[in-house]
Amino acid sequence: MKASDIMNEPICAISTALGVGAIAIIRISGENSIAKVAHLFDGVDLTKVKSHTIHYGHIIKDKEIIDEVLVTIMKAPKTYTMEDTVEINTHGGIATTRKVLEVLQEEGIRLAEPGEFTRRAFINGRLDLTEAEAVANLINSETELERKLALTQIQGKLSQKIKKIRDNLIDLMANIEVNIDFPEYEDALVITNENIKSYLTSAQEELTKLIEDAKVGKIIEQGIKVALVGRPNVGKSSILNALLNQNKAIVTDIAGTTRDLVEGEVELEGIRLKFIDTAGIRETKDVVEKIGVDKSLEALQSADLVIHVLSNNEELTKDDEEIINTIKNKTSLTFINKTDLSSKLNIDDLKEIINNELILGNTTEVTGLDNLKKKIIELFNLENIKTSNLEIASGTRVINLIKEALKSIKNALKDSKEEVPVDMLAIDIKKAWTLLGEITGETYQDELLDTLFSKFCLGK
Ligand SMILES: Nc1nc2c(ncn2[C@@H]2O[C@H](COP(=O)(O)OP(=O)(O)OP(=O)(O)O)[C@@H](O)[C@H]2O)c(=O)[nH]1
Ligand SMILES: [Mg+2]
Repeated sequence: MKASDIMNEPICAISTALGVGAIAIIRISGENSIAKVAHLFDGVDLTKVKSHTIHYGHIIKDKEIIDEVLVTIMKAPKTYTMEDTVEINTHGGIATTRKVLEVLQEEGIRLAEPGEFTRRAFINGRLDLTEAEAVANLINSETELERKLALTQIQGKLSQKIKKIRDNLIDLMANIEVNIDFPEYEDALVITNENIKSYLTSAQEELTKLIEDAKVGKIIEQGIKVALVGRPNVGKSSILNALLNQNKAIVTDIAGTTRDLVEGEVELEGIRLKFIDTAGIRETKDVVEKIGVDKSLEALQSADLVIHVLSNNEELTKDDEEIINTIKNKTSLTFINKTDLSSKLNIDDLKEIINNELILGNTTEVTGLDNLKKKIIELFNLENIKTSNLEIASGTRVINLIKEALKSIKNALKDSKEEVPVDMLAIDIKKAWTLLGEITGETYQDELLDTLFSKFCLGK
């Protein structure tokens, strides 16, 4: 049995960031936590104070003052964990907090595991799983949109949507059961195939919409990976530097300068664009350069957007054409660099072989890059994301469950069209219902909780 399986046992952890700071907050939760802290506290009798009050005093051990503190008393159930909770505001820093934790442990309060407070909040029914996950996302959020998305989820907006779909499925399952078990029962809705189809079609539509909207969630949480590719010397690294406004990548007039991937982030309409500068792609015998080119091709494949850079000052080569071919089924933009130099590139020929709108510019005068950003905003609809309601699913765990549930619904729908007996359909419907339950944690296995909460920071 894991330590975290023993509920209610008092636990403690530093809830503020570790390291030097003016104040640190040590949180204690569980049975007897108030009495145990009271035993170490020199001030009012903490066991007699009202809930949600704060008290000045000292933490004392064997008559020695450990620290001058403020203690907040919060009695169950109106606390984060729904258990009795105490928060001690100590002086910050390493030595003081460590000492306070030490005396708490001597009092029989064990150190909490990562995420254990939130795990208790889940087990005690204060948060469902999507809400608990959102707490971790909120803590880790770096952009304003990530923060808003996490907050919307903490408020249970996604859970409500999932719950509605599940309620409809259970309704359908109940009707199917009644029809199978009590065919003579007249009050029950006679479950016709038409009936089932209409239930399943609406579940299918709602789940498909969730998956569609989830793309926005992914963009908010993970940003957009943008690979700058092209043959050597066209100016990829110069473009990266101009976009970042920083000399991050080495730029020289020697073809094959960049060998490793160089990355940098820019925020656009609240979304993180992760630019990756890559080695120029060409046939090469140089072993090191070859490894670089392979990395470029990998980055190209895994990118959400590829920006193909060409030089205005050079004719189209075989290498360029090969790159154009490689990115045919990727989302891509074409940037023609070095427009400050004389034009040797035949734009009309180029238009014959690519569908992309061409963006022209150069890094000497730094023009065309705003246009490039504008095209990215259009391509990913970034302006709409800012104003969307953010009641969307996010996170691989949740998305995969929705996809699996959708699969089962589609199966059931297909069977219903082929007049398969309803009790067979019920199996798929039940499966979808169970999978959706895992999203909010209405059905779950302990291993899931272990992996999920281990990703939390200590003290949350
Ligand atoms: N005139 C002009 N020169 C440029 C422009 N952009 C880059 N250059 C020059 O072109 C050369 C190559 O630039 P890089 O940015 O290193 O090109 P790259 O595509 O990263 O090259 P590799 O790393 O070798 O693949 C350098 O001498 C740059 O100063 C531009 O817009 N106009
Ligand atoms: Mg380069």
